[in-house]
Amino acid sequence: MRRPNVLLTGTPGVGKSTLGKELASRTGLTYINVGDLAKEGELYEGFDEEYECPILDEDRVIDELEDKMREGGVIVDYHGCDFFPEQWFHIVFVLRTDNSYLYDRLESRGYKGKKLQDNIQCEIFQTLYEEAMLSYREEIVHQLPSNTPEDLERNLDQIMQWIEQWMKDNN
Ligand code: DAT
Repeated sequence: MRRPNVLLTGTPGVGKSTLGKELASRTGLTYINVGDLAKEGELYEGFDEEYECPILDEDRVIDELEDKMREGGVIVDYHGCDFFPEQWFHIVFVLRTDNSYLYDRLESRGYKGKKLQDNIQCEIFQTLYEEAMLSYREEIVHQLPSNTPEDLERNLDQIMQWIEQWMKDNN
């Protein structure tokens, strides 16, 4: 049975992991959080002093994921999307959150100062949407509003319908 690979991307705090985990539990697809994967395998290549965070070793992340992606049925969650092989994904969702909501979510996550401002700007300038549009065929890139629990439920329904249709078409 062939199953699709789904990319969930967007600014930190937009709700990728909330959506990804729930989607995995409802569909049986495998959820992979690239941030967690990197932490577990120490897939880093140095330290960013300005942002006080480790720098992702993108090549090692790709090596680590390659076999699973070839099998299919993977939901990948990351706040970046330009370094994955384009052919990995059958569909790309960019989650979008209004600033007022995002500000509160990031603040309660402990973000402040420059880190908080930069992430808010990242969302205002739709950085991840543009990155996705440049990295994948435009037809497979979709924006999803992610402000409220109702949005979450609607997004889950829509993605599950899409997965079901994809499986009918490809098996
Ligand atoms: P991300 O994985 O994109 O960093 P998250 O899934 O950790 O984001 O969500 C950040 C916070 O926002 C978390 O407390 C859950 C909440 N949240 C996520 N999606 C939401 C939604 N659609 N409505 C309300 N709150 C949401």
